[in-house]
Amino acid sequence: MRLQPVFLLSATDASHFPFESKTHGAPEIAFLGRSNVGKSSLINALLGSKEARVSSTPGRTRAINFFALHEVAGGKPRVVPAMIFADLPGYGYAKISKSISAEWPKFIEPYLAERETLALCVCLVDTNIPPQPSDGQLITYLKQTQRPFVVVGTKADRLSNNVLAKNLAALKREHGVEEILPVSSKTEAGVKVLWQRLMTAAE
Ligand SMILES: Nc1nc2c(ncn2[C@@H]2O[C@H](COP(=O)(O)OP(=O)(O)OP(=O)(O)O)[C@@H](O)[C@H]2O)c(=O)[nH]1
Ligand SMILES: [Mg+2]
Repeated sequence: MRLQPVFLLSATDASHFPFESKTHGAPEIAFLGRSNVGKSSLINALLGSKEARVSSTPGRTRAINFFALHEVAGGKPRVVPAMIFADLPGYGYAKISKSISAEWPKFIEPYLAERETLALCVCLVDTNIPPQPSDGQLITYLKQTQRPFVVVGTKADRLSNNVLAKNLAALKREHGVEEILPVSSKTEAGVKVLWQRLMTAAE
């Protein structure tokens, strides 16, 4: 299936979230994680394009950026998108925050709590660093809200297989999750496996 990404809008307030007239109620996938963890890069790798601008300075994504993915059938993109991607601002860069919301724009929690079409949260954790309390807070929050989520371990290309396996085990143990999918936006390792998860969640 070929998908054509179309940038919808940048939301800096809950009132900006795209209405059903724009999304046609299509299932939404949210990308969440600390600043610099690789959210925008992963979206680029998934889309095979540069739709989600990759920041050179951490903390640059200050809004929720929404993209509609339209299936192309017979050379024409369908009107109703197959799914929506939401690239969220990062939290907790280089410091331990007392709560996620203290460092996170106020519109994120309403987004997670109330967005009806949200089908899956993709939680990104960096495989190159020890488990971070801010990631633990997000995962605990998602468990409490009973939102479906999948945890993805980013920048796996930077580690040997041995170290990667060891770090993934530590992350799983610390965050109390059964599975972390290792990915690399650089080599595209794990990207296909993640796509399958997104398609299943969007069905
Ligand atoms: N080696 C390697 N570097 C990566 C990978 N993914 C991202 N990076 C680098 O990490 C930095 C941050 O990537 P972004 O995708 O902008 O991170 P982000 O999570 O969107 O950051 P914010 O928008 O600030 O929250 C960039 O310098 C990327 O090139 C990866 O899979 N492998
Ligand atoms: Mg970003």
